[in-house]
Amino acid sequence: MTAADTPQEQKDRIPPGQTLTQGFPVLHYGSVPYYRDMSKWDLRIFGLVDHEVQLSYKQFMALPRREFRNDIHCVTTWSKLDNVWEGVAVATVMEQVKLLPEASHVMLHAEHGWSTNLPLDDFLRETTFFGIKHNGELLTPEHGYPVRMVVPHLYFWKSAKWLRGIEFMSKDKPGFWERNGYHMYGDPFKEQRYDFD
Ligand SMILES: Nc1nc2c(c(=O)[nH]1)N[C@H]1C(S)=C(S)[C@@H](COP(=O)(O)O)O[C@H]1N2
Ligand SMILES: [Mo]
Repeated sequence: MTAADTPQEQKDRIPPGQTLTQGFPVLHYGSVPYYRDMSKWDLRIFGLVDHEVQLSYKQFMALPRREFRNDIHCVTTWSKLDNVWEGVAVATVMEQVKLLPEASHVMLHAEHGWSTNLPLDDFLRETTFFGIKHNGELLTPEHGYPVRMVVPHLYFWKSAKWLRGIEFMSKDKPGFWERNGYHMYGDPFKEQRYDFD
């Protein structure tokens, strides 16, 4: 809770069905990647762009960063308020490419073939960013080192850890959890958790 928040204001920040946690639970499918050699890491920006771009670790880490503050909401019902991050704005990364007009959706690709989808407008929101530090510390391997997407206005599964690719698409397509019954969009304030047939 920030000092400025009244109890009602803090309540309004917690979506229905969520419980506050002070810790930072770790959740993912599969194993945590441990990197030995960052010269092999890159971030690939591809799909509906005029030229595909691959940013090396050095290039990505040299991009200007700023602070972001937000609340995160996991579909498994925990929420964590007042996170302080250091990261790269989406607009900064988008200076590297020219989007084609047909682009309407984004697939975020992570290590081990994991993926998650979101509409282009949600990716381009000023509150969405590439997270490098959380509460003053570099991301741990478990939380997505070296870089994770952070999309705070959607359930936290959209915040891909171990990000390696950004694909621009002309229509929506389900990512890993979305193919397995999670909601295609995932607004926590509308409780868009699962979308089973
Ligand atoms: N690459 C990758 N990113 C992922 C996941 C995953 O399985 N793989 N799980 C998502 C889910 S379901 C959640 S709730 C958050 C958890 O992030 P945390 O472990 O940092 O709390 O990561 C998301 N990002
Ligand atoms: Mo999750």
